[in-house]
Amino acid sequence: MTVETRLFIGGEFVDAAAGGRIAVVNPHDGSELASIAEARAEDVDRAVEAAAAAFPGWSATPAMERGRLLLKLADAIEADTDGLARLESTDTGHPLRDSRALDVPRTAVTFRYFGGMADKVQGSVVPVEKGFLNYVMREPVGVVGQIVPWNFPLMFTSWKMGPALAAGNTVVLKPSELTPLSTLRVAELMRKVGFPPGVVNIVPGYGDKAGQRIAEHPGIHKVAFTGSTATGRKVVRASAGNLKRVQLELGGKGANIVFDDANIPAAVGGSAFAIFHNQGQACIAGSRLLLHDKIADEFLDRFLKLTRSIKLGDPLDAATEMGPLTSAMHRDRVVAFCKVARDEGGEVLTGGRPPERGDLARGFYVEPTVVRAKPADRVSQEEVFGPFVTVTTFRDEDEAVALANGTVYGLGGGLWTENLARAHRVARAFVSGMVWINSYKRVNPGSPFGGVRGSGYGREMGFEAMHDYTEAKSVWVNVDAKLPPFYPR
Ligand code: TXE
Repeated sequence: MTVETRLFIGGEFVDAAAGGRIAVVNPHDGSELASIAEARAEDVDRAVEAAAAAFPGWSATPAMERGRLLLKLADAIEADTDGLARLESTDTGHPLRDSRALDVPRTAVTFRYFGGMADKVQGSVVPVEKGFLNYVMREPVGVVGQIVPWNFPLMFTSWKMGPALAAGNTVVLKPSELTPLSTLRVAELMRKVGFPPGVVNIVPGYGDKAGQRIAEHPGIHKVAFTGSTATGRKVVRASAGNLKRVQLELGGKGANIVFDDANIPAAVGGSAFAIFHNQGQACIAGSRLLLHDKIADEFLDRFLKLTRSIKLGDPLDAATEMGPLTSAMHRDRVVAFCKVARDEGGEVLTGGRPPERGDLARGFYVEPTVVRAKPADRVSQEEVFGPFVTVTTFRDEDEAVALANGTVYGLGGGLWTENLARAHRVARAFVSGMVWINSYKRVNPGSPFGGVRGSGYGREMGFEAMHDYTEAKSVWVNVDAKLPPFYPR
C-alpha cells in the first residue's frame, strides 16, 4: 500500500511550509517506514484558516447530510479493513489480529454511530413564565483542535472527529509524530467519500511546535487532547489566551480488584487482557492488580503461567499475541521501571526485559512483566504505560476500595466478584469515570469515556461527546407578555 506522507489542508495533500520531515519507524525492526512532512506553526495557521473558511458551509449543512458523509466514511473504512489493519500494525506494533478485530471495526462503528447521531441531537424548550417562549439551541463550537497520541491512532480519529463533525464543527487534528500514517489514510478516504475541503485538516508534527500552536491558536475555540497528564497541563495553560474550551483524556492507573468470591479463571483471563492488550499502552489498562489475600496465591500461579505463555512476535504474524512497544524511547522507559521497582523493595516476578530471541532483537519488545509492589511505591502510583502490572494484596473490601482510589488518577477500574451487592457497592465507591464488573476495558461509541481528577475532564463518546462539541444558546421570545414600563415617565 502506498501511504500519503504530506499534510492534509483545505482538501489537498500539501508539503509543509518549512520543508521539515519526520522519520516514521517500524517498531518491529527499527527500520524507516516513511518520511512524512512535518507541520509547524505556520502550517497549523494555514489549516486553521482552511477550517474557518469551511465552517459556515459545514455548520449550515443539514445534519442528516453531515451524518450521511460519516456513514459513507464508516463504510469506506470497513472496505479498507485489510490495508488499514496492516498499516496500523506496521506503524504502531499492534498485533494484526487486534488491528483487524478491534482497531478497524471500532473506528468504523464509531464513525457510524456519530453519523447516525448527527440529526438526533436536539435543543429544548424551557417552561418559563407566561408570555414568553424560551428555547435552547445546540450550536457547534467552531474550529476545533484535536491532539492525538500514538497508542490507538486510528481509533482515536473516530473518537475525536466523529462527534466534532456530526455536531457541525470543522477540525484541525494533529496525530502523534510517531504514528501518523493511518490518520493520513483516513484523510484520503474522507476526500474520496466527499467531505468538503477544509472540514478536516490533518497536521502531523511535534508536540512542542504543531501541538503547542493548536493549543494556543486564537482561531480555535475548543481543543480536545489525549495524552499524558503533564502535557495536558501545558495544553490548559496554552488555551488560556483565548479561553478556549478544553477536553482532556489523560493518564490512568487502573485498579483491577479480584475478590475472594470471584470466578478465578475468568478473572485471570480478563486481568491479562486488561493489562497486556496493546502491550499495556492504554490509558485504561488495568495496571494495578489488587488481590484478596485468600485467593492471591492461586490467582497469581495461574496469572503468571498465562503471562509467560503470551506469544510475542512480529505484529504481522497472525499468531502474535503481543507486539513491540511503539517507540524505542518508550521501551527504555518501561524497562527502567523495573529498576525503580527493585530500588523500592519490589520483586519482578516475571518479564521486565526485552526478549532474548534474535529475530526480535532490533524491535522495541518487552516481555510481559508482573511486579510485586507496595501501594505507595512509584510503580504503583505512576503510569508505566507498558505490559507491566503491579500486584498488591488486601484483607477486606474497605481496604480494596481505599487502595483502588489511592492514586492521583481516576480514569477506569475493574472488579471481579460473584456477589451482586458487593459489585454495585464497590462500583459506586470507585472515584473514576468508568468501572467494569467481571470484565475490563469494554468500550462502545454510545458509552461515555473519560476520567476525573488527574485523568482529565470532559467525555468522549455518546450524547456526552455531542454535548461537549456544542454550545447552548438560549433564545427568549416575547409571545404575548405585557411588560410593565421599566422607566415610567
Ligand atoms: O505523551 P504526550 P508521550 C502517557 C503515558 C506515556 C506518557 C508519555 O504514560 O508513557 O504519557 O507519552 C502531543 N502541546 N500517555 O510523551 O507528550 C504529542 O505530539 C500540545 C497516556 O508520547 O502527552 C502527541 O500528539 N501537544 C495517553 C500527544 O501530545 C503536545 C496516551 C501526546 O503526547 C505537546 C499517550 C505540547 N506542548 C501517552 N507536547 C493516554 N491518555 O492514552 C506533546 N504534545
